[in-house]
Formats: sequence, structure tokens, C-alpha cells
Amino acid sequence: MPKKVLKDFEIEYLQVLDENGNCDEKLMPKLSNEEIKKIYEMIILIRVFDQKAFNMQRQGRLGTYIQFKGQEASQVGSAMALKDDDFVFPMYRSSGLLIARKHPIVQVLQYWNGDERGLKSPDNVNNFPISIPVGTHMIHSAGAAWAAKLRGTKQISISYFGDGATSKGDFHEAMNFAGVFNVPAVFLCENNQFAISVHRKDQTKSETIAQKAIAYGFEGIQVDGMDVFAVYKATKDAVDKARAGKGPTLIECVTYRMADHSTSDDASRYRTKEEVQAWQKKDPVERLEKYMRKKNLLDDAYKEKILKQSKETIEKAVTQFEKLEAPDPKDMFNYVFAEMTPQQKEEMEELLGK
Ligand SMILES: Cc1ncc(C[n+]2csc(CCOP(=O)(O)OP(=O)(O)O)c2C)c(N)n1
Repeated sequence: MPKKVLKDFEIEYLQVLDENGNCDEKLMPKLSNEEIKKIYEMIILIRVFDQKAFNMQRQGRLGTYIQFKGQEASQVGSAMALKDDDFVFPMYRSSGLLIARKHPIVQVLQYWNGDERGLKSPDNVNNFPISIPVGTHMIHSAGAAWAAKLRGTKQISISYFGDGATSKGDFHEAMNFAGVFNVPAVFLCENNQFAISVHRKDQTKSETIAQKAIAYGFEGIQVDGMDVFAVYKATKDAVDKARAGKGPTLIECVTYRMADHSTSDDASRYRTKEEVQAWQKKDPVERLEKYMRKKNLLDDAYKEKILKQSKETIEKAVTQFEKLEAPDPKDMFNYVFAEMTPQQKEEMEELLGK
């Protein structure tokens, strides 16, 4: 029987910086020393934030929190390749991304304390609200990309989601739509190996997530998601391509969720210490520091200074956050629909003790 040979049935794997901080100069994206330092400083800032937010949740000072430790390079590397007016559709694990996208830290804390005002995007950037429902925002992102195309604005739209989200119909609908209408969309999957306790290998029979793009007629690329230069390069290439009218890209960042799924999870029940330790060796911060030391961009004094500065920035935001007035609980009901449903009215009255 004749066989159909598919073109482009190859999945590129991109790594620029290895675990020992050695860089493949041929693949290294164009970044000035100042830009590399800016990337490093943002990575440290969000790592400090992540730990602080987790600690605050444990101390009862924050309602809930979702850690992104291990995924800093995926979030900062991709954010640095975007323009402020590009559309960004984050997921619940995207706090670091939002901070890298100029979202005030105070507001990120506000959001995790149950105050929806925390998700109001600053006027000068187009950050959409965090999607707690898994994957639903990918469709919105494809739609925003279509709007940008129809308006001819040269904006691109990017959505962030996990490996688990690729099992949702929304992922396939968004990818199909984006392919058919050739919209300027980038789909960025942070494949952190888990959907709560479900391991990546139980999520899909496909060898890679990236290859799923082939079925929708566009390019998929797999990158080392703990290598900030690889993530930056892949995102920049995808974004430039989308802006030039050449359609969508799926980027799979292969990374690891170092922490529990959420503050209500205990990952030690479904994965071994050895597995976590093996991934720790790939840590995005350590390998960037090793690289920067070799290039004389980092020494102990600079490292200490950045850590201290980051802690101060976060502490300042925490102080500001803790002085904020709590939101009115009625807001929960008031702004869902133009008018409250009878059930909402009943729930509100119950909450207010009427
Ligand atoms: C539509 C929907 N279904 C189920 C859930 C419950 N849920 C929360 S997180 C999660 C796992 C998602 O895993 P993945 O997409 O890999 O992202 P990760 O949390 O690993 O970053 C599930 C099933 C949800 N939030 N939304």
C-alpha cells in the first residue's frame, strides 16, 4: 500500500545552555550583557517571590498559592521575547510570568488572597486574567490573535498551559482554529511532568507534546525549559514569525515542577526524592549563574546584591499588601453578571448572615 510521507515530521529539540553553564555559541540568541543581567535579576526576583508567597500561605497570611519553582526560565525567557502590547493569557502557575510582565507584585499577592482586583492588568501591558480552569484560556488567546490579525495591529497572542491541559478539548480546538485561520498565536506548554499526581507519560501516548502541532499544520518545537536562552530564542523566533503573518507555533518547554502542585498537595506521595534530586541538577538558576561567572557577568558580590535587592522589593510589596483594605465580600456576587441570579442572591444573603 502506498504510504503518505508527511513533510516536517521532525521535532527540533533546542538547548543553548547545558547544566554546567556551557553555551552553544552558534545557537546563542542576540542578547547584550545588560539584557542577560536583566534576565538573571528577574529570575532571582521571582524565585524569592515564590518562596515568600509559599511561606506566607503556610503562615496564614495568604489564602492559597501555586508555586512555579523550576519553571523560572520558561516564564522569564518567554516574557522577555514579548512586547508590552502583546496579549498574554496566563494560567494559575504563571505568577512569575506576570511579574516579568510588569504586573505589580502587590496585586499578585492580592489575587492569591482572593481579591480579584489583583488581576487588573496595568494599563501599559496586555495581561489577561489568570485562568484557573485548565486550558480554557487557549481558545480566548486564539481569538485574540484572530482579532489582532483582522485589525492588522501586529500584536501576537500567547497562552501558557501545562502538559495536562493538552488533554483538554480546548487545546485542540484552539490549535485547530489557530492553524486554519493562520493567526499570530504562540502556544507555550510548560511541560513540568505532572498534572497534579498524573505523570506526563500517563497523559499522552505521544513522545513529545510539540509534535501535536503537526496535526494542525504548523510548527512545534521542544526546548529545554530550564535553559532561559533556549526558551527566549524559541519564543522570539515564534513571535517574529507570527508577527510576520506566518502563523502559529507550539513551544513545549521541558521542565519540572520542583514544588507540590499547590498548597493543598503532597507530592512525596507520588514521586521519589531521587527523581526530584535528578531534576534539581538541571536548575535554571544555577546553570545561568555558572554561565555568567564564566563570562565575568557575575561574582559573589553581585549575586549577594541581587538577592538582597530582591528580598527588599518583595518585603516592600508584602508590607503594602498587608495594609490594603479587604475587598467587600459582596463583590463576589455583584460583578459576575449584569444582574444577580436568584441563587446568587440567596448565597449572598447566606454569607451576610441574613
Ligand atoms: C477545567 C478544569 N478541570 C479540572 C481542574 C482541576 N485541576 C487543577 S490543576 C489540574 C492539573 C493540570 O495540570 P497541568 O495542565 O499539567 O498544569 P500544572 O498544574 O502541572 O502546571 C487539574 C486537573 C481545573 N482546574 N479545571
